[in-house]
Amino acid sequence: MKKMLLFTALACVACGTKPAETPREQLVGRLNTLVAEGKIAYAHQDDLAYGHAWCVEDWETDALERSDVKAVAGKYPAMVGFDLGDIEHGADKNLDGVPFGLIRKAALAQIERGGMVTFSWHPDNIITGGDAWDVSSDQVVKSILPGGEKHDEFMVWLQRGADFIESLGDVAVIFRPWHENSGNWFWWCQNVCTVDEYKALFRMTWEYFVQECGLTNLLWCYSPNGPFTKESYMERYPGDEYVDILGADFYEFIGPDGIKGSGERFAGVISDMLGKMAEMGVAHNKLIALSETGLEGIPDNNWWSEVLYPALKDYPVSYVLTWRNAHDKPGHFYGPWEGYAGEEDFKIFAAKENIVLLD
Ligand code: BMA
Repeated sequence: MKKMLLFTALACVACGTKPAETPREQLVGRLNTLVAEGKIAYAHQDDLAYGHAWCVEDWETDALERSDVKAVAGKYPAMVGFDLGDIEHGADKNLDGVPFGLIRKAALAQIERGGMVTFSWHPDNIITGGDAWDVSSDQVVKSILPGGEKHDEFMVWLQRGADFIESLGDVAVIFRPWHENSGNWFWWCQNVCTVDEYKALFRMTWEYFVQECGLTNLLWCYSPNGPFTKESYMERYPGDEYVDILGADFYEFIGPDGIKGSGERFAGVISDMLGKMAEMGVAHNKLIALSETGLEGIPDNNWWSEVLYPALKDYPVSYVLTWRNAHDKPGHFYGPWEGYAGEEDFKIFAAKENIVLLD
């Protein structure tokens, strides 16, 4: 085997051909091409695993051909997101009850079909035993860094995450840990850890995955939540060598100004964020993405074409991800589904020449 590799390498030198691109280089190239063509990939969380009123039951035999997005637009989303929450405990299912076996199979099916995949991770609070949203202690990040009393235990958690990623095989995926750090709702947010602690956490995760575990197929996405100034966005940035994609999360909430006013406010913030990210992307030579967004229950029937699309269309955004369509909470959906009131509007959005689904 080694001899063959040596021969291949020599052959490349001899004939002047370039060595084949790695999966990571291919994914970077693909996202850069999309952006160069002015296109934006549409991504949906947990698509293929479940939808608004269905759930894959027997994942080992299921062909995973169901998708709420496909049921409406005729195509799968270009990218699917999954969450690793609870992998840190060696659990069989993630925090939303999705079997990790199904997540692996769905991620690989998505890639096999020519699509892309992104992973987030909501690990529990290692000090209190609470979930990722438990901000009752400001010692959590400090405790898991080298020298902290929870460091060794936490490295086992990281190892379980890395093992899962490794189990995908030689495929490239986007990895987006420690997201929404500028909020105040996760144990890694700015209200419960210092700037230096946060950066150290991101770097420790990168160093463990990449250098210790050899997981070189990941594209790392840094994703504070909006709105932000460039300074606040960059305050906790771990550094160019640890990040491939400048992401950001921002959701719409209907306020006293009603559906129309809230949509306008949301679109204004999104455009402002993306304008700043576009400039930071050029300055740091990074892709940019709207890594999580949506309006729960989408009460605005023209949200896709009249709120989200106009807010995005003028910016070099590689992808936009809307959150999950929970199968067990009827009002908790952020993507389209067959029978939802804005179905026609999603079709208009999906048919835009610069919005990309999976052909
Ligand atoms: C949140 C909600 C929760 C879910 C969590 C992790 O935004 O969708 O129901 O448990 O994400 O997926």
